[in-house]
Amino acid sequence: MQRILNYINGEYLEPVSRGYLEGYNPALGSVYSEVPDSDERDVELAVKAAEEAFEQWSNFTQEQRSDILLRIAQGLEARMEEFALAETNDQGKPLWLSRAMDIPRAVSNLKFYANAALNLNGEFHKTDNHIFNYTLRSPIGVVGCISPWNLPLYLFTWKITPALAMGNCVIAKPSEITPMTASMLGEVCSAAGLPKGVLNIIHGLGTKVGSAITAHAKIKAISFTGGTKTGAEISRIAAPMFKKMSLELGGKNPNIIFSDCDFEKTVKISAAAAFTNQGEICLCGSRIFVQETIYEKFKISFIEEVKKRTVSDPLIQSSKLGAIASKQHFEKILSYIELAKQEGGKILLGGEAVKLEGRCVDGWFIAPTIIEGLPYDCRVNQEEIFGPVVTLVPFTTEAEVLMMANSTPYGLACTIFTENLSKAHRVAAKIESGIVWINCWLERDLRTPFGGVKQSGVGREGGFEALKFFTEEKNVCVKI
Ligand code: TXE
Repeated sequence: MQRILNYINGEYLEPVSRGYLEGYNPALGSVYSEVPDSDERDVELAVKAAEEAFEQWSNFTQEQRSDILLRIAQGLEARMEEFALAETNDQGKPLWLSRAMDIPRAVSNLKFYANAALNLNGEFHKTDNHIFNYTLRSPIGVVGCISPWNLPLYLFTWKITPALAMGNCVIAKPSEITPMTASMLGEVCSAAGLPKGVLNIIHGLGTKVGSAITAHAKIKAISFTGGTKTGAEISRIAAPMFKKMSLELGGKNPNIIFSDCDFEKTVKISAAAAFTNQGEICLCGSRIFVQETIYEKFKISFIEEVKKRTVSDPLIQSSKLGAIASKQHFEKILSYIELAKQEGGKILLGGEAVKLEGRCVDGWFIAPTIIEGLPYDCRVNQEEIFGPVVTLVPFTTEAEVLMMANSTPYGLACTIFTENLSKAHRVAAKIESGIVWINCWLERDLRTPFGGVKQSGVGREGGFEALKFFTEEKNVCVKI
């Protein structure tokens, strides 16, 4: 049994309650770790440490802070294999994916923000020959970062790094479902020379630790990624306290396929967009709209392509889909498949849990599932499932597909496949989402703004946006 501890003031500490939650390996369906069941008392200790550390950290030069972040990146890179295995055991995703995407991306986040922070400029405005204005950006102070379980270290570092780079001290809470790699990161931070108290990692339930962070008067900003309902709960508490908030929430992303697409490429990318990470990425394209004239052809090819995506032990190199992150989420996904049947959907592929043999016999696996015959406005096509389940919906005109694509309360990402550039840009302009990919998916340039509209969130991460979020701006006007 691996015991995880909180990382407060540069030390690994037991939770004040001395209580622990059960941490599961989802591929085995069994408990393998103990996760601190922390509460507001642990958050209080962390805030004290962060407040004390702030004076020193915020007075470091930008270069000193960036150097430490780059050393953390190097430390993480040196332990890549160990972190990748830990991520897979904790989250359920294939090991090759942790190696190829999750941990390398965490390293990139650290490197990117360390460098970007050195290049963030203030503004200068000359009013006339006697009056000029300049803007200063100062760190906010102590800030909270709350991250989810689908891309654990990837999203944890995506949040804490811009905060640290700009001179803030951080109280961070990884998901209680996948706390392992964030916990290990503390060791790397200490070894890299991050001063004590600058980063504090508290483990535990969202309703205890998450809400204590949200409600703490001395935590001035909250950066959150997770479910829309949780985002609403955080806003309910933090908004009347006038906290800065960045909320990255759910998605129900349309993948729009026109008949003039590059067919082979579209089939392959659509399968990746649907089922990478078991469909547990907020950017996955789960509603696939296909123009009527190629609908049947697409359907056949897509099913063939998805059949190649084997569900297996995540430690096996050929595994394309690993385990679902938690039992609760596994049951939620299966309940949506049942709902799809009730709503009149026809299961074209999958539609059930997969029972593996050997060490994974009790693991939580679901076959990649393709459903057709559902109206665009039914619950399965409107609510976020966040698993390996997609629907196929035919359309005839551009206007019709835009109406259906924009019909959900979400607006995170969209994918468009067409070789007609004018049409691609026209549709991109009319889609209600913060991110549009044309003839590709999940191509990420960390300099670009990332986030959603409608119930997919408030604010943007990525690039200078995230760095600016973690600062207060002050304009100074001088008359000579
Ligand atoms: O996420 P939660 P859950 C979606 C997905 C999923 C649904 C619910 O549809 O099925 O959300 O998943 C912390 N105050 N996404 O319940 O609860 C929690 O401990 C403060 C989309 O697992 O939102 C964790 O650290 N914090 C998504 C984090 O919030 C609270 C990724 C996210 O957990 C809290 C994950 C509270 N009251 C789920 N309650 C995406 N968009 O990437 C929980 N938390």
